[in-house]
Order: sequence, then C-alpha cells, then structure tokens
Amino acid sequence: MDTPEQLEQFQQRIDNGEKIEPKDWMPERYRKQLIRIMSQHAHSEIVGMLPEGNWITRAPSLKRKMVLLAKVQDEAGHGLYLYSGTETLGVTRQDLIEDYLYGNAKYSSIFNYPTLTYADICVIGWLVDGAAIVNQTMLAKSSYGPYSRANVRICKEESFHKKQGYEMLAKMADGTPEQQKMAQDAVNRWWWATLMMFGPHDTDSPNSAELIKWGVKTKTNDELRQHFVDRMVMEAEAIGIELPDPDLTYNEETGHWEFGDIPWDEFWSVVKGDGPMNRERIKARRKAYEEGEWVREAAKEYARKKRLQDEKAS
Ligand code: BYC
Repeated sequence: MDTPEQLEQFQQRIDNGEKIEPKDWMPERYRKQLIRIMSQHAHSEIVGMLPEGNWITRAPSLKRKMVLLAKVQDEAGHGLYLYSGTETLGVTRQDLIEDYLYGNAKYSSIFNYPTLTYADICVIGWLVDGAAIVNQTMLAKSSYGPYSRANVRICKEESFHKKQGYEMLAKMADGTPEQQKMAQDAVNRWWWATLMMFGPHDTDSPNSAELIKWGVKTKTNDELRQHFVDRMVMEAEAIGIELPDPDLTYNEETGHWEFGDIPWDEFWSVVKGDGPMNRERIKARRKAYEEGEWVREAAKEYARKKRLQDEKAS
C-alpha cells in the first residue's frame, strides 16, 4: 500500500521537476499508467510500419525507396527503445506484446486506415509524424526518465520523417494535375484521422488529469491538437494544399485557428477494433509474432550457452 507520506514526497519530487528513475519509489498507479501509455506507444510504432511498409516495393524512385526504407526501420527502432523503457517498470516485453496481440492493449487509432496511393506516404510523413512530434516533444519532458529520454531520441528522427513527407507532398502539389489531385485526396482522407490521434477532448479524457498531476503528460489532448492545427494551416497554405474543413477560421482574439467537429463516433469505433484496417493489422502482427517464435527460441538458447561458457571461463 502506498502511504500518504510516500505519496506526498513523490508529488514533491514531481513538483520540483525531478525525473523519476526505475529504482526510485513510485506509486503503484503511476507505474501502471506508465506501463499503459509506454506500451501503447511501443505497439503503435511497430504496427505503424505496416501502412508505410506496404509501399516500399512501389516507391516511385530508388531515392524514395531508400528514404522510406530508412523511415520504416526508424519506427522499428522507436518501438524497441520504448519496449526496453517499459521493461524498466518490472514487466516483460513478451507479456506486453501478447497483451496487445491476444488481449486488450491499445495502439494508435491512426494505423487502422489504408494507404491507397503513394501520396498517402507523403501525407503520413507530414501529418502523422507531424502530430507525433507535437505529442512526443511534450512527452520528452515527461517525469519518468526512461520515457523522457526515449522521446528525445524519437523526436530527432521524427523530425526528419516529417520533413521528407512535407518535401514530397510539396513536390506533388506542384506537379501534374493528376499528382495535385492525388496529394489533395490523401490530405482529405487523413486530416480528421490525424486530429483524432491526440485523443478525446479534455472533458472526455479520463486519464489526463492524473497524468498531468504526475508530470507524465505536461499538456492536454486539446492543447496539443490546437498547437498542431495552428502549425498545419500555415504549412498547408505554403504548398497550396487545402485542409478539408469549411469551419477553419482564424480567431483574432485567441490567435488560434478554430476548427470543425471531429467525428468522434468514427474514432471510438476504430479504437474498439472496427476501423477499416483493424482486423488486417492485428492479423499481420500475429503472423509475424508466431512465425518469429523460432528466432526468439534460438536467441534464448544462444544467450544460455554464452552464459554457461562465460561462467566456465571465469
Ligand atoms: N488511439 O484518457 P485519454 C508514430 C484511448 S507512433 C487509440 O485521453 P491518455 C508513427 C486511451 O488509450 C506514435 N486509443 O488517454 C509510427 C484511453 O483508453 P485506455 C503514436 C486512444 O493516455 C509509425 C482512452 O482512449 N503516439 O508516431 O491520457 C509511422 C481515453 O483517452 C487514442 C503515441 O502512442 C488514440 N489516438 O491520452 C509514423 C503517443 N487516444 O488506455 C508515425 C503516446 C486515446 O484508458 N500516447 N485513446 O483504455 C499518448 O500520448 C496518450 O496515450 C494519448 C491518449 C494522447 C494517445
């Protein structure tokens, strides 16, 4: 049981801006919340390779293929830092992955949409990585040391991802009428789904208050979403792309862009497993996990033999 004194001292450390490290005392609920958010983030990075990986063989040039391949590999790396970070909280990677593949663990709603044309790859880089940077720059200031440090590194790579997506989209938006149409169509399909990545409105977000009190999140879902919209309006305008929201209006008083209603029914349906690609994504991940069983066994056996050899030698 966490005693009131322990909780108070812990809160004091958070309020002083100290980082919490794996061996430090922490409330059980803080540990649970971190396991939830960090593992969800790790699963998202891994499943996020699927929509883009789908286009590696069909990239329009060797240069684009190399860039996309490198990006997809980076996402795998992010998943691995995050699983390692989550393991510092006393859980195993295997349990986390199995909870996701055969249990109830969530991953980001955005990866349950299909990539229909190469323009979707440009838009994922610009919008999805763009949204991820806004969210993860905040998480890089998180109170939990391993999560904060993982996000610092992830953000450096994500900013390259965003730039490559924006550069490709700008080229398409400045290309042939067909390319321009493809670019605009992709933005129309991804815009609202990207706004949903930030999670429900603050009034419907059961976890935000607690995560903010403990410094795991330092900004709310709505604050981050607004920051993202303000940036994207400028960036879209600069390359001649229209954002598919007739209600977008600049409010002189607040200095922010107001936007239309987000289709929350669609969001909850995707989160509950009924999005356009949920079933296919989970099927692909299960297949990869099950077919990789022999690799995990071989690695374990190698580690066991190496340990025995080292023990003999010492
Ligand atoms: N999708 O109380 P709330 C990437 C759930 S990958 C699904 O506001 P919280 C990339 C939420 O889990 C990076 N579920 O929650 C990779 C909660 O349910 P539970 C992806 C969502 O935790 C490859 C319930 O709704 N980024 O960048 O305060 C290629 C109520 O929500 C979503 C991360 O994973 C959603 N969008 O805030 C390209 C960031 N939103 O768990 C790019 C890490 C909400 O209580 N995660 N839910 O059953 C976070 O920052 C936070 O968890 C969230 C939600 C902002 C997502």
